[in-house]
Amino acid sequence: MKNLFRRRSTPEVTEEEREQIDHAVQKTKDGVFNRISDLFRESVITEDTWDELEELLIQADVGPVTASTLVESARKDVEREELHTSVEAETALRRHMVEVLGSDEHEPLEDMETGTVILMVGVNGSGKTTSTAKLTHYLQRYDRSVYLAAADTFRAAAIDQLRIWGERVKARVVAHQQDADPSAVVFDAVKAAQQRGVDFVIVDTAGRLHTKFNLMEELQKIKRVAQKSNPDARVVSLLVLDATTGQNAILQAKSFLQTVDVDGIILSKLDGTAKGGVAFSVYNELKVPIWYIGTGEKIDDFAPFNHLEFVNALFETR
Ligand SMILES: Nc1nc2c(ncn2[C@@H]2O[C@H](COP(=O)(O)OP(=O)(O)O)[C@@H](O)[C@H]2O)c(=O)[nH]1
Ligand SMILES: [Mg+2]
Repeated sequence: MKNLFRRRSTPEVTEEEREQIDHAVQKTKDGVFNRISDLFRESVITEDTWDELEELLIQADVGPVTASTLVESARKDVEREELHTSVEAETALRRHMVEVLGSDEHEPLEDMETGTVILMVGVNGSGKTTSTAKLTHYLQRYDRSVYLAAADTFRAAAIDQLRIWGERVKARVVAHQQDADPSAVVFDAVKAAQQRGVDFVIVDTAGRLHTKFNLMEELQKIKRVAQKSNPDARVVSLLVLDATTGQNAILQAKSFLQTVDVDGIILSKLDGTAKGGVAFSVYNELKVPIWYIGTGEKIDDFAPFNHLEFVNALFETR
């Protein structure tokens, strides 16, 4: 499978990735977007169409602010360009939906330099450990090597869970005892990776919320220590958000973003929810782009977030 999947800097999508996106949006489509598509099957667009559209977008957890932005922009286009058919109105809406997701031309992780450290942050249960394993598998498909750092030292079970994934994906897991200093684990992992020329260290952090202040301090410390143990390393932080929590995910993200610089978002469990519309408010409200989506519980249920494909999948009957 060597380099079979090497990505281009402009986001193209493989057939496999397209299928993953299709699968991931199924519930959101069945729940809401099929009804949005139906709206545009009516021959005329009326005041009611726009009202219903806004309501449906909110039901899909697009969020009130983003829903209203989308409806207003589509509506303006229709009025200004004197579009008359509902097909044209749908096209205008879809264009704005792609736009509101921001740019998807970030540097792909698989192309980043040897020595890159990836911090996985997010609340408990959001899917950090699972996404850590999926991302490892994803990078390995591009022939990149990965070490894992078990920096969630809060629970012994968390360390074990990462070890099990590490065995499955055949990646070395650097771990200390339960309650050890997470930064010390990261220091060792980064040093070990550096000595052996390993491409990436992915750091699985704790996400407990009840000591939120300490958690944020800890994350900052982990980042500082990672940087100190290899000053040449690029440190990338990815925030894992659970799509099934809809707009709550946005609130959680806001609290993380107050103290942690986040480069990209992994929107996990998109397959398990009708609230997939939350993807549209992520960039619009947080100004941090979604880089990857979680599309199931298995190791390869993970795909780059391709904006156009995502919007197409929500509308198309394939
Ligand atoms: N359906 C589905 N489940 C997921 C996905 N990602 C994670 N999960 C599940 O979410 C639960 C919590 O994941 P975990 O990685 O342990 O979260 P953590 O506490 O943030 O490390 C587990 O049962 C995972 O199997 C996904 O993309 N889709
Ligand atoms: Mg975990």
